[in-house]
Amino acid sequence: MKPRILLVNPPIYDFAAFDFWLKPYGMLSIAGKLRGRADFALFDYLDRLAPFSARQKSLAPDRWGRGRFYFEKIQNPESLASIPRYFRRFGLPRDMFTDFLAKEKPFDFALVQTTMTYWYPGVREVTEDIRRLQPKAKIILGGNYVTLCSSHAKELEANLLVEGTNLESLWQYLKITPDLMQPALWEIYDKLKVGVLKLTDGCPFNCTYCSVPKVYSKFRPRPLECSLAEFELLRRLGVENIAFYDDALLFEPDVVLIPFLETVVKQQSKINLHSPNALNARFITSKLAELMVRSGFKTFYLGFESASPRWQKQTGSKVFSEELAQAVDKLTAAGASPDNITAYQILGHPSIYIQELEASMQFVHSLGIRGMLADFSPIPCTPDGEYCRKWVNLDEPLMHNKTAFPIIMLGFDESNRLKDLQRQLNRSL
Ligand code: B12
Ligand code: SF4
Repeated sequence: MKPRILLVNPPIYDFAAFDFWLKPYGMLSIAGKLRGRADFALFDYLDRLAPFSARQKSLAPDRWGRGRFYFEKIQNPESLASIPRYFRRFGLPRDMFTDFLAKEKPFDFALVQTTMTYWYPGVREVTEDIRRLQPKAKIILGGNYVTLCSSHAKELEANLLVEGTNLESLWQYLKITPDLMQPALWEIYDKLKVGVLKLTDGCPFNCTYCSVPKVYSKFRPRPLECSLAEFELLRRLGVENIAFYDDALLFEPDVVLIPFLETVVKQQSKINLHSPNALNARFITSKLAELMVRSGFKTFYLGFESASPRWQKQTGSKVFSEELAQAVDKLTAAGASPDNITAYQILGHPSIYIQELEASMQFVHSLGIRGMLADFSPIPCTPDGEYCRKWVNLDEPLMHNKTAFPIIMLGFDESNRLKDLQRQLNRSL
């Protein structure tokens, strides 16, 4: 008999959360490799097309499939008590999960997605419920929180923690041989409008605030035929928007990205493509910009962080200001709408001075595109994260919270003033 596997994407405990094309892609990819070799059930707390959420007008999607989550206000956890913002639990109500668990036949395994390190309270809630109502299910956690905070994750007492990207321990524990060429298990959703793809793993840069270089060791394209098969599956399922989760989507584009997009163009697909996880402006050539627009890219998020040459060099030189300006020219010349081009700038990083950040915001504005302040999250095991131990206890992952850290660094009023300034600049475009 095939093992029964429960897949869970936990609720989010945070000050803010928005469905910016969020999908539990790591977990779905693993389940895909076990397609046909196990019986699956999915409970995705963050599925906005689940009947409970789909009925609520305030949660309706925007034109690119993004939107708000259902939430309940809750008390701030003790370590974040001094942050003057409401704390919330985002996602379907807890009793929907407990009813589901109580009704279902016993599961053999439960795979639980973990994402931001500071979202672990949602993971804890899920593991507690599974243990109580499905005591036979062996709980397996994997993803970013487990990888970056493995000792903390041990406290959740799961049966197996899958740290990093090597899945050998998982296959041995499940006693199933995977088919590594299979796409993610997207068909598990009753309704699906947004999908995710990742054409590559890792990144060739070494930014001092980022965990990717350590976790993935080196940049590696995924097999083109697998990505095309996954795109085809998403297309068949009626997906309208696809977000790329790559860290360096534009690096070595001749290997996968260009042939992938050329195939998409040939198929005359109507799917909108998005890059929420930041593109590197340095690699946007006129040819690539033109192909991206033709293949359906609608929104372009560029990782800029700061216009300060001092800061750019100190943190890894991933991109310089003139490269951002050139990328914007090339994208707009190719037909991208400036309204849909956004440059991320980091807020609350310990070595950016306020004046430099304001100058960066003005620089981005002068290019005629939108700016978005990306709150800094101090990540353990990164040089910049470790430096933040001066201000916060990094061993408590709640202190990596991206809303909290800029407030701790800059103060509530200053942090709000900069966010207001960013809003004003965007409004005046
Ligand atoms: C996509 C992405 C996003 C998306 C949303 C992702 C989501 N679903 O929530 C967007 C663009 C919205 C985003 C936003 C942010 N992000 Co982000 N993001 C990522 C990214 C690229 C992938 C995360 C992911 O989904 N991984 C899962 C899959 C896609 O990865 P994978 O390699 O295939 O996974 C392998 C293993 O991990 C394992 N695995 C993965 N999942 C599972 C599950 C199970 C059950 C098992 C067994 C195994 C397993 O198996 C896979 C096989 O190889 C990571 C970097 C990275 N490469 O991981 C950063 C990352 C998670 N983000 C990060 C940061 C800093 C942010 C922001 C704070 C940036 C900002 N200032 O705005 C925001 C925070 C958003 C918020 N609301 O709080 C940090 C983590 C911070 C933290 N403290 O946890 C990361 C690690 C990048 C970094 N800078 O180091 N992000
Ligand atoms: S370029 Fe992006 S993904 Fe790569 S190391 Fe820098 S921040 Fe991380």
